[in-house]
Amino acid sequence: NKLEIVKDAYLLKRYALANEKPLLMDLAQVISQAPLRHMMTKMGFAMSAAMTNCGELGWVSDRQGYRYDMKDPATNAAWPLMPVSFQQLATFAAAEAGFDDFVPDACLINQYQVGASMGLHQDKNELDFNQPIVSVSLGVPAVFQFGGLTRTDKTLKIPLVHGDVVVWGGQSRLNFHGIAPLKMNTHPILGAYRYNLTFRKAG
Ligand code: MD5
Ligand code: FE
Repeated sequence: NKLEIVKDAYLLKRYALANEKPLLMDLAQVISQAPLRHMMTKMGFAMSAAMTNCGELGWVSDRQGYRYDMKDPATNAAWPLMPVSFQQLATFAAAEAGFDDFVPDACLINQYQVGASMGLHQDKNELDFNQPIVSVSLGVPAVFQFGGLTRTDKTLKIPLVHGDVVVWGGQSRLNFHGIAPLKMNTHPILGAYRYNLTFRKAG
């Protein structure tokens, strides 16, 4: 069940459900080791999604700007190891979309509560834009906004539900994208939250 949303962007509906239980166990484990927190933007505002990371590199934001760091700034410890269930899901999903040998070194975990959103932006902090990005949606549904290469391009609105996986590569890798404010909702396992796992080869 592979849908090409635009060139080189693939939606694998419910792809993560095959391995749901280990994935959710491992998510809880990672969050217990590196708690979710609201990072500050360069402008000094708290981001509306709470975030943490696992893997060799973690995406961080503070008054200095956005970057990848090997350590959790909250503890100065290394980020939790990327669980095998996460790694395999990312590598298999990328291959399903035609991107072979994807080995992520970074997994950003975004937690959205009701009203939380992510404004239109491009992912440009990675070294190699030829590497795809794999995004896994868990918990309550959200509307993904998918634009073009300039901020003002019109956006497609794509509903993403628990278990959906999107692979962005090639031509779609630098498109503007965001998440519309989360509607009030509950998921039977994850409660009132949406979680997104974003797998990248950052370094
Ligand atoms: C989310 N997170 O649902 C999204 C999933 C982020 C972020 O955007 O930066 O944390 S990643 C969606 C994505 C990644 C790379 C390219 C494109 C979309 N795209 O070209 O649309 O929390
Ligand atoms: Fe992004």
